[in-house]
Amino acid sequence: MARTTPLSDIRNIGIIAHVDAGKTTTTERILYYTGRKHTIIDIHDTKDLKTSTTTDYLEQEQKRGITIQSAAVSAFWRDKKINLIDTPGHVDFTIEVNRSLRVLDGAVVVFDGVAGVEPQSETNWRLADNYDVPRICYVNKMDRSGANFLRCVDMIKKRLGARPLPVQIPIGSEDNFKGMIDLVEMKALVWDSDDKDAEWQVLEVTPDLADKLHITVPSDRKLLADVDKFRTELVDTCLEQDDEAMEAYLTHGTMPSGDILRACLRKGTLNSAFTPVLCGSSYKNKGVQQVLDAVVDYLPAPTDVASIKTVDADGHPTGERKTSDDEPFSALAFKVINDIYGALTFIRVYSGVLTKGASVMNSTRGKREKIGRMVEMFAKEANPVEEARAGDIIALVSLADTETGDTLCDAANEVVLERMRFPEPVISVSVKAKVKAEQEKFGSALGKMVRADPSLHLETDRETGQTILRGMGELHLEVTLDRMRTEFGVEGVMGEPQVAYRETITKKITEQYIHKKQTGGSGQFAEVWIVFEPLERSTGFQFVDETVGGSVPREFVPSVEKGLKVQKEDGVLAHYPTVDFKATLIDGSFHDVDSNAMTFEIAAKAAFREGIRKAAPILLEPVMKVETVTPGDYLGDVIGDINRRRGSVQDQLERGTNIAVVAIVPLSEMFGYIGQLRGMTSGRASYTMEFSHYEPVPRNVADEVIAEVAKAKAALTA
Ligand SMILES: Nc1nc2c(ncn2[C@@H]2O[C@H](COP(=O)(O)OP(=O)(O)OP(=O)(O)O)[C@@H](O)[C@H]2O)c(=O)[nH]1
Ligand SMILES: [Mg+2]
Repeated sequence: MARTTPLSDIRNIGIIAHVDAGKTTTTERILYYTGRKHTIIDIHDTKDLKTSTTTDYLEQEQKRGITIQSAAVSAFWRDKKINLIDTPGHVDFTIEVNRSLRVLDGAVVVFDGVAGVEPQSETNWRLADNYDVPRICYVNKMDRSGANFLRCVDMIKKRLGARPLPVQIPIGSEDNFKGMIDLVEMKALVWDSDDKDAEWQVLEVTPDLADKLHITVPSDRKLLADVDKFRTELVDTCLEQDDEAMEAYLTHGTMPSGDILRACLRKGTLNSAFTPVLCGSSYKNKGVQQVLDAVVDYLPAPTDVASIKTVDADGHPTGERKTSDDEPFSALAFKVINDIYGALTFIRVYSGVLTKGASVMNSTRGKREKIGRMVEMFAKEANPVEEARAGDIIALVSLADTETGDTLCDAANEVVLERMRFPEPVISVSVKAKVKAEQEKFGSALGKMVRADPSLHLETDRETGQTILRGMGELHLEVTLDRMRTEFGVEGVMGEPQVAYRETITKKITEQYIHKKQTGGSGQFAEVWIVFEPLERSTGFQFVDETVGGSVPREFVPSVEKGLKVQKEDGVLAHYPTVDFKATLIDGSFHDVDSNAMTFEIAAKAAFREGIRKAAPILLEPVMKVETVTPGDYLGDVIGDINRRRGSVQDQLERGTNIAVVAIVPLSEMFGYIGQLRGMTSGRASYTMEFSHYEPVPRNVADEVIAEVAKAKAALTA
């Protein structure tokens, strides 16, 4: 079967933003204007579960009015096929943005025209930077009271360190938002109603435009009066991308055509020289078609992203694989979900062609996978396809061993594609089935949820036998359990959320341990000498074997490593995982008969327990970046409260008429913050937080935490 849409006519894009900026609302309009659906559903109409938007179809999404998981849809616009992923803005679901950006070629970053650049817009922007994803900005909600286009552009410059380039300026704002001036064509686009089917008129940009359109607010009029300034900025910036056009402009005064400007905008966007900025109001149905035009005109096709980086087993770069149907097959699995159709593995094909029935290699795990059914997803709807080609995003049904982040490839031409990085789960809860008899069903459902979401971690408390689930935040954990109810029909209960502390060491020591046991005839013997030393924060665990002369037989070295890996999960202070340290096996001895893999594992575990205690262990706690937005009147109270929570204020930013206080606060001090904040500010302040880093817990606090853990364990094991 030949390719139906040329690779250069595909746009794989994501919509990313802070929570509530209007991503899903915009996606609904996109589906409507491209003819993919005939109605528009608004977010606030879905709470009774009778209806849902196309992309927020989960019950949890409908009820809460937020996006939880990313959903893929596709549509045609000007003969280009747009594959679009609507992502969540809530920080607890940041994994969804992370993995989407890993496989997308471009992104539309949506801003709330009132709030401007909010914390999650910043986080997502940095993620897009990490993955080198070209983007355009869309300042939405221009109809809201307090909307201010220029302020938003300014924040994009200052907070994101970007080079925003307005390609439109708004005509009017708030109730009187009428449309925009297209600075490329120098035409005014004016809507005469908010109706979804309202057409826009195209007017000349004349000096009396503001009067003609009854624009009265001084700042709105000023913007229109400055239209030539914006146009000049656009032309000058564009021409930096095209020497010939620049020359013609400078020597003959030839004004570049719309086509030349668009070509320059495309080039500059793709090489991240600047980021085009558009404006509109998705809710009032103004500006969405223009966003679609910009997606087609400025965002990359898979062919613009010439190649994908490949790595070796340890993640070190090895080369590139060209984006083309003619290359051997390679794809990245970026998402696994459990669906009514079974386990669905979403892949992005980077090169080659995949056909139904093929046998491919999972090069990450060294296992073969047989390709059964292949489907193209449209939100929750699965449409069978026979093949997938470079640039496509599809889902595979019921793969055996493939997890998020794995590479699938042609077995004769193995490559591993650059993996993705996952965020740190910082909150933990104990979980169990509501009804004891359902524990097994619960366990299996939980396993599936965790498999689908790499920002969840599951562990068993060795002493108490409790199942501990770690995640990004309280909402994340709550939603996970609730989805097990709706998706697997099993109810769970969870304990109080706890901070996911960690342990590390601060001193280098050498530990010798001899494991020796004589039971009847045969005995057990192993001796190890291990050096434990601290590593830098976030480096995890390293094991090095420096033994010489077979003092520890080669076949038993992996057992030493395994013993340490198991034991480090159960820290010596309060049973938290031990991180950021190196263990070097320097010596040991063995007995011909009494030594084996098990005795070396036991010796390593004991060496860890004894050694770490002497290496000045400390507790680490997750510290959050908290942004509290408050009216100025309460600023003193808000800051005082943050200080009492062991927080330190890093910055104060203007946020419209409010002030955003940016602070670093230990997570353990943030429980119950929302209640306190509302009380303190008569409900007028709000906050968001995200993980920043791990930091040593002050001594007095650590003592308390250790005592608490000991008490809780004693109670549970009694
Ligand atoms: N006034 C106004 N409200 C809007 C506009 N766009 C979206 N909204 C409203 O803003 C709220 C959030 O919209 P969503 O589309 O769910 O926002 P989102 O970015 O998808 O949010 P998350 O997925 O939860 O991150 C809804 O109540 C929308 O009706 C707009 O242009 N103007
Ligand atoms: Mg949404």
